[in-house]
Amino acid sequence: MQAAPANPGMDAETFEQFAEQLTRYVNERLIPAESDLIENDAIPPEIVDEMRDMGLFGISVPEEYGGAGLNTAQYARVVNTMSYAAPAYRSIFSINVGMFASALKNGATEDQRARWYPQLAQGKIACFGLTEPGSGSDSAGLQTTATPDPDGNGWVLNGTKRYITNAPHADVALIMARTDKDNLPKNAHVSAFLVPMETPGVSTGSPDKKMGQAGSHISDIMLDDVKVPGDALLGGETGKGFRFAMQSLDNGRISVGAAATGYARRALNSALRYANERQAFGEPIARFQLIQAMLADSETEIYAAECMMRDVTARADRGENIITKAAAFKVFASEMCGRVVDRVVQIYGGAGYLAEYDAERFYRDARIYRIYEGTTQILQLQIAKHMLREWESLNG
Ligand code: COS
Repeated sequence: MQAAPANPGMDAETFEQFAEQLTRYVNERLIPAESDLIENDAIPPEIVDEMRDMGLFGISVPEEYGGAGLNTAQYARVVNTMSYAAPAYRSIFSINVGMFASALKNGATEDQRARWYPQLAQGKIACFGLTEPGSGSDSAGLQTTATPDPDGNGWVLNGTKRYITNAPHADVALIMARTDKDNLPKNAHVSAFLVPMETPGVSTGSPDKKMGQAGSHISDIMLDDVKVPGDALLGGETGKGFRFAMQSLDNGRISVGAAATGYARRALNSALRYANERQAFGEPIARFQLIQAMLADSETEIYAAECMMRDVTARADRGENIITKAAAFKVFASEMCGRVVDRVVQIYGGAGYLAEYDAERFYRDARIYRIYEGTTQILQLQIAKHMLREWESLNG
């Protein structure tokens, strides 16, 4: 008999009802609003309000703090379902329920949780400040500093964060900063700070122009002598920020994997419809075996990613260490999505290259999945590092 999951999350029946309602919302409300979203490069504000009312900004926040208390498997299903529609709909709440909520869970003091969880659940928007102009994959090389405030018990932050999703809309940022000028073992020079975006000295750049994912915004965050109180230090301890950031990225990688899997499914269904409608040589192109091969390969790969999603999230809910499996899922799902959208453009043929049809934007939107929350190459190194470590511990 299988042991009960360590984190049962929301009662299963209630969750299934919610998931069904969400699927309807995606199909009947979010997808029809995509043209508006793309034209204005913004999610229609009334939809953001509806998403808040549905509790999406707090799905992973524990119930006692006003959230829905979903476990990882349920959270990934929500992300996957939402990602059947334009990626911006996931982006706007993804940091709240993913990396930020995860950092609070893994690293915050009780007072920090009591302050920030309810605000996330109410729909305040969070962002995650790790990447900098000079450090992306090399995240521990960050240069933002936090020095003790000479006027009190707090900290003074200086630096620039780059490519920060939701920064232009955010109410709060988790900022990783160095509290030691030298690089320390296990990256203990990095600490994490909860910084309200209204704090004097915090400013954001204009949103960057991107290849795809219309309606989702990223920008720089500039920190210029930003004074924060002592209780802004996540967990109340210096030297833990890198670990918190990496643990949060495990969660972020599950989110990206779930999103890529959902979007691949959307693109494939669109190609399936097109292949049945489009005629060539007197019949629908879906009758041609080389088209069928592309459809079948895509179906097979999406199914594999869906199985990985179920497995890695079940492991997370059982309390297992998921560093390598979260990375493996993210690598597979994002690369798979890239292959699927490429085939979808091919199935659409000439129409696949035109902005008038969906295939072209699926192709552009999907490209970032292989890059953010850890590039495929960095994650390959992470997976291999842990494989070799395990091998050495067994054979060394
Ligand atoms: N959970 C808990 N602790 C972790 C961890 C995790 N997932 N990952 C790392 N740590 C801690 C551990 O203490 C680890 O030491 P051990 O492995 O000896 O236990 C320590 O941090 C150092 O980790 P690691 O050896 O992986 O650090 P490196 O500096 O060698 O490499 C890389 C770090 C490059 C892999 C890391 O910086 C990375 O993942 N970069 C990509 C960053 C990224 O995803 N950016 C996306 C932008 S944010 S949207």
